[in-house]
Amino acid sequence: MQQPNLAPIPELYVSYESAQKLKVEAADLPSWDLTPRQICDLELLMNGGFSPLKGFLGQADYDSVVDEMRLADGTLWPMPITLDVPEKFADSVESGQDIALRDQEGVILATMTITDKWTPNKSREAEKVFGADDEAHPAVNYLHNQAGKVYLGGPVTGIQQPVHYDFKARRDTPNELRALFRKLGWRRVVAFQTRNPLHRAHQELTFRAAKEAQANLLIHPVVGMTKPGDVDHFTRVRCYEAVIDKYPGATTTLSLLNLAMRMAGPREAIWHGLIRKNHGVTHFIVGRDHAGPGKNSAGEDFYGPYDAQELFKQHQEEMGIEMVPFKHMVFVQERAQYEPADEIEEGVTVLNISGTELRRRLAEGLEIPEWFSFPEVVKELRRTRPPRAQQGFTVFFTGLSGSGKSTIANALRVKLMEMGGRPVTLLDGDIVRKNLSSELGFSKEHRDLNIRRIGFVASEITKNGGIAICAPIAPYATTRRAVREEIEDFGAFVEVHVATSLEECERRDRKGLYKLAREGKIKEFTGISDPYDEPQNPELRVETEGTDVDHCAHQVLLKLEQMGLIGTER
Ligand code: PPS
Repeated sequence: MQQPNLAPIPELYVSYESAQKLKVEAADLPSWDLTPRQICDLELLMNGGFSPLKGFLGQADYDSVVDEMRLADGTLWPMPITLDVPEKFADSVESGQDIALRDQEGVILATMTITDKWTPNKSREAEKVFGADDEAHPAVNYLHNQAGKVYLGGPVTGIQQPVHYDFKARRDTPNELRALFRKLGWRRVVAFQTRNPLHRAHQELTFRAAKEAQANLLIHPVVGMTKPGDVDHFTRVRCYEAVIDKYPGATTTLSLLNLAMRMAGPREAIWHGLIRKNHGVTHFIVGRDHAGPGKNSAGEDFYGPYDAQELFKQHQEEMGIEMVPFKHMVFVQERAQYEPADEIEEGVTVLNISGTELRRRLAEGLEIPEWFSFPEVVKELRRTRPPRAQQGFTVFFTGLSGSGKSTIANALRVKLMEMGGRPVTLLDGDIVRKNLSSELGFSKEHRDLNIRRIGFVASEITKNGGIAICAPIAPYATTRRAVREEIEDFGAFVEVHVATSLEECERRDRKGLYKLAREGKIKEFTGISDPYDEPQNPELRVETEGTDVDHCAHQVLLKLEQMGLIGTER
C-alpha cells in the first residue's frame, strides 16, 4: 500500500493543451506583473508546495490566518499568502474578474479570478503574524515599505512554472520529490531547512538527526528570498554540492526550494513544516531560533530561542510531520569531534566560530580551520568574498561647491593608480553632469536623480572589483544613505566629508558662482539658497583650510589602509 506522504499531491496547473489555449485568452485580460516575492509564492501555490491553498488568500481566510493561524475552515495555516497591489491597479479591477499574472519578462504564468479586494490593516498583520509592528523585522519592513496597499484574493489557475535558468537539475516540485522517494524506497525522510552555507557542525547535526529518526536525509535549502545580507544562493548551492559528497552514499539528497522566507520564527517553523510535508517529508529539523529575524529596534530578540520548537511541538500531530529538535553541536578539542553542547562535561575545551567571526576572517583573508568547515566550502566562500584588499570599493566625497572635492579626489585617483592592482574611475560632479546627467538641473528631484545615477555606476564598479571615486556635492543625507546601501551590497562605502566652511568656499569663489548666487542670478545654490545636510558619521572628515591637497588625499589613503581596503604589500 502506498504511504499517504508519497501519493501525488494536487497541483493548480491545467493540462498542456488547456494551458496553450488559456495563454492566448489570458493575453487580453488585465495583467499584473508579479514582484519577485509573489513569483516565489505563486510557484509554491501552483506546484502544491502550499497545499491546501488554491490561490492567494481571500479576506475571510486572511483575517482568520492573521488572528488564529488557521484558514476560515479551521485548517492550520500560519502565513498570509496575499497578492498585494498598488491602489491604482486595484481600482482598475473588480471582484468576479479574471486577471493574468505575469513574470518580470511578461510571460503569463497563471490567471486568477478575483473574489476579494480589500485594504488590510498592516500594523495589525505585523503585530499578529510577526509579533511586533517594528520595521527592524525584515518582513514588517517589506509589508510597510514595499508591499502594495491593497490585497487581491482568489483562486489561481496555473499555466506554467516560473522559468529558472540556474541549477535546474537541483530543483524539484513536491510531486517530483515524492516520486523520487517512492523510487528510492525512502519511507521516512527528515528535511533540513537552511539559508546558510553548511559547515561541519551542520553536517554533523543533520547526520545525527537522520540516524535518530532512522530516516533518510533531505537537505532542502531556500533559494527564493532569504534574509537581506545573506550569502547569495549561487554561492551557497555550490557549497551544498561540495558538502553533499560528505554524507554516506545514497542516504542523503539535495533539493532547492524556491521559497520567499518571511523570518517569522515560530509561525515560520509551522509553515516550513507544512511545506516539507507537502514535499513528501515525514520529519523536520527545528533548531534554536528557527527562521529568526535578528534583533528588534530596541536591540532585543523578536522571539525566544525555543519558541519555534514549542509551537511546532503543539501542532505536529495535526500537521502530520514530526519534529526532530536541533542539537546545538560544538567542537570538543580534546576529542577532536562535534558533540551536542548539552551533553558535554565541564573542563573540556569547546571551540566555536560565530557567523560574525567567520565574516571577519573571510574579509581579512585569515585562516579558517578544518575543524570548522570543509576546505571546498571555504574555497567557494573565498571566491565570492575575497579579502577586502581585493574587493572593489567606493570613496564618496561630499561637500559644498568649491570645497576642494574634485581636487582631492583627483589626487587620490593618481595615488591609487600609482599603487596599481585595481582599475580606478573618477566620477567627478562635472564629468557626471556632462556625460550622464546633461539634461538635469539643480532641483531636489534632479539632484537626487543625479546622485542615484552616480550610485548606480559606482555600485557596478564596486561589484566588478574596481575603485569608484565620486565627488558630487550630494547635499541630501537620505540620498547619500540610499547610495551607501546600494554599494554596501558589493563592497565598502567610504564617505569623506570635505568640510570646508561656507565662508571659506565663498571667499575662494573659484568659479565666481557664489557671487552670482548672492545676486540671485543662480537659483537653488547649495549653501546659499539650497540646503546642505552635513554628514553625521562619515568614515572620514577632512579639513582643507590650512592643509594642502596632497596631505588631504594622503589622509584618505591612510583611512583606506586602516579599513583593510588597500594592501600593505605594495
Ligand atoms: S549635486 O547637488 O550633487 O547634484 O551637484 P553636482 O552634480 O556635484 O554639481 C555641482 C556643480 O555644479 C555647479 N552648480 C551648482 N552647484 C550647486 N548649486 C547650484 N544651484 C549650482 N549650479 C551650478 C557647481 O559648480 C558645482 O561644482 P563643484 O565642483 O561642486 O564646485
